[in-house]
Amino acid sequence: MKAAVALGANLGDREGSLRDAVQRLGVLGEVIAVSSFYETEPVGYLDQPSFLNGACVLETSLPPLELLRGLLAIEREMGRDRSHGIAKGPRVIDLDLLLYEQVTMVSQELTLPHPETAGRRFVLEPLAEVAGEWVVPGIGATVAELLHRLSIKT
Ligand code: PH2
Ligand code: MG
Ligand code: MG
Repeated sequence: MKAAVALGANLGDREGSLRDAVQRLGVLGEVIAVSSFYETEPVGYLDQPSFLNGACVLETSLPPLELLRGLLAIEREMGRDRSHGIAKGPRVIDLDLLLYEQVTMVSQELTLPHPETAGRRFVLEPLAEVAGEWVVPGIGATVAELLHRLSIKT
């Protein structure tokens, strides 16, 4: 099964953290594509350092929830502390499960596609490099098309 994962960091050695995370994703499956890393301005909560964002495609035999829990475990191992700090605030590593095949689901633990997938340039730009032709379920447009739509908005 194929899954797309977004990577983000805006504290410490951001590039080192993204590279470390890509390595660690290897325990959850086989990383088959990694995007370039993009310097991006914070979106949402603005009073925080700029991010380095990327995306990768993982070939995995884990079902969506187990994959998500694996991603959260890697975040914890890398020192992410979710028990305090500002929601959507600075983090050493953020791993978001964006897409899992053509699965759509809404639950307390996991929403697929990830709600940020369609509207965020910091997600779509790296994702388009590794999964441009992936049709985003529920929307029925490809990642490349969604990025194009963002670009023509004023
Ligand atoms: N993640 C957020 C909030 N804002 N902004 C950028 N540029 N990149 C992110 O990864 C990001 C963000 C919450 O996950
Ligand atoms: Mg995120
Ligand atoms: Mg996250």
